[in-house]
Amino acid sequence: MENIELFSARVCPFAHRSRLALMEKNLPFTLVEIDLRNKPDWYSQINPAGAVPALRQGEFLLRESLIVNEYVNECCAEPPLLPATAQQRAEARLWIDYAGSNFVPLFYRLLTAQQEEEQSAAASEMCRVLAVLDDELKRRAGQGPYWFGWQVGLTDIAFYPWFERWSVLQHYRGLRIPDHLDVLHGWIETMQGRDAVRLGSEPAEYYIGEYIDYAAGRK
Ligand SMILES: N[C@@H](CCC(=O)N[C@@H](CS)C(=O)NCC(=O)O)C(=O)O
Repeated sequence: MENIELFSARVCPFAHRSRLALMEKNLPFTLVEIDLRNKPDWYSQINPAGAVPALRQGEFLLRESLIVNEYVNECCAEPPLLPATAQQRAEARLWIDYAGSNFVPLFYRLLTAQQEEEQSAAASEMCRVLAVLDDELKRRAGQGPYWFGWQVGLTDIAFYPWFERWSVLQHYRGLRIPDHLDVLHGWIETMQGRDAVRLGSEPAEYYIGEYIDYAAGRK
């Protein structure tokens, strides 16, 4: 198989998704760090939209974290990052879509909101979404600590990078993950214990510093 290059940025949770997928899949890859504040001119040929992540494998170019991750998962059979049955795979994709269309945009809505009223509405909505995630994980409890059983998968990976960056919401918006959401807390701890997560994780202070422009409404 031709070498995979992943164009990524440490700070970026979308790129984090693809780093995690490649590492969980045990695929060798070359990590190319892109400085988002000073992007090299040549990067527009890799991704005309200018965003990370992007993947290159020989002549083949791919972008969009969730699409990259589906591709990575199909590069080899083991370990599978989607569940075994077609029905479960459909459910996995439904939750991946929920991450992309609800949870992630809400994270940024809360972080970038400048008016107190808007912040408080976004924080309440975030607590509701966190409870939805906790309920769903609870419903699945007993079948393993991950979304789909005993093996980490693309659903876990679609959500996790924003939980690694939760310190940002806590610092700038005072929003902690409520203690009573114990199954969600358990899932976060399980994810934090994975080698792929530990090897690529950054301290809270790093994220707090990097996200200051978002929190001040400058992004
Ligand atoms: N939908 C994209 C979003 C990627 C994205 O927004 N990446 C940000 C960094 S977190 C980026 O590269 N933005 C372009 C820039 O900062 O110039 C994906 O899932 O890959």
